[in-house]
Amino acid sequence: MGKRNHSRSLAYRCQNAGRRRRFGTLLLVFCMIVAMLGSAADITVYAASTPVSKHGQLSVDGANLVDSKGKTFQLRGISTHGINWDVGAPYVNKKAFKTLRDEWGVNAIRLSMYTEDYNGYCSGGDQSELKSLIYKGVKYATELGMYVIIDWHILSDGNPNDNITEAKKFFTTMAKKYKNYKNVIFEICNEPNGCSWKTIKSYAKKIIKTIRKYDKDAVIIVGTPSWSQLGSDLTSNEVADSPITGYDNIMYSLHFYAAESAHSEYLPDKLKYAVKKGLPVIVSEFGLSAADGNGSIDKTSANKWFTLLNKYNISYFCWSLSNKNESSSLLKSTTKKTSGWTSSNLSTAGKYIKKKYLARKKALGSKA
Ligand code: IDC
Repeated sequence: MGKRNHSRSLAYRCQNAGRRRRFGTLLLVFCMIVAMLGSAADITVYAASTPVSKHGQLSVDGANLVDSKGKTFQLRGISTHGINWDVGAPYVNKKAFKTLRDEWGVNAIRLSMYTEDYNGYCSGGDQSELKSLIYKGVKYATELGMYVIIDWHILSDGNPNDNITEAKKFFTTMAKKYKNYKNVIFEICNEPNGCSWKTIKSYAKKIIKTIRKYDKDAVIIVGTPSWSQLGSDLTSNEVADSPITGYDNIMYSLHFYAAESAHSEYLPDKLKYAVKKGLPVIVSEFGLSAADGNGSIDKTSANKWFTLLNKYNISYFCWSLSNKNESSSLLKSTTKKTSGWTSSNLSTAGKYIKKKYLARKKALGSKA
């Protein structure tokens, strides 16, 4: 009896152990399937939805920016305010970029680093801190599969040659670091002013050569005369008439401010002229306000600009992601949040841009 009991309980235990093993195996298989599905889903989500995983390395083909498949591609970007400003730096964070990507239809960020204004990189700013902010910004954009412009933001230093030694050092560091990245774009002089296209061109050739020593293919944006208006006065077209030769993947910037009546009157014709001549143009900065970044917003003029830019598939970057108390800021000055903004956190400009960008993304469908 005792024996039988013993053997029964042994059999029972064996049976039980067998069940546990089977359960363990099943659990393991189940976990493996979940893990496989999970990573497959991750890969699918990544492959299907980030701008960089869909479009890869960008290049220039004639007047067009194209993706790795050679298809025309448009960047819808947001520019930071100066990352050397307290109204700019806090927005260099991953959640902010993700909000812009997922809720605004933004596929690119411009990291603006002033060279002279407000403790800029060449006027007393902490260079290693500024560079580390750029590294962070590029890292976040890369992790999110977004394109990113590193902008050498000259402004009061109108002649880019003023700080060419620093520019060469800076772009050597950046080109070495990012030579294998698909998503990094270099903007070598935001808005030259008070100097000729010849002077800018001579600077540009030196910096392009510096970058190309390490980075053979990144898109490089060259600023143009008179605050990036493609020519030294409202009707001249020196840049389209005499572009830089000998290098690939070079684009030229056109900047406009929608409430600046001279911009809206003259610059569209310059843009059309440039496109006709095959000049690759990028709007690496625009605002809805007047050129001083403040005053009323002109949506009517902005609507016309968007129609024109979208017609030619020209990329654009709006100034600026900031809560500074000026109308070009995309956030209200009372907004303290640095990401995840609701509509009530946005300025008039912010609400308008979000709507426009989302509409454009929708209109482009799978091409976005
Ligand atoms: C403006 C900022 C403003 C700042 C000023 C000077 O909006 O807060 O005080 O620079 O540093 C540009 C420039 C861009 C300007 C912007 C608006 O590229 O730096 O930012 N603007 O004035 N070109 C045309 C307009």
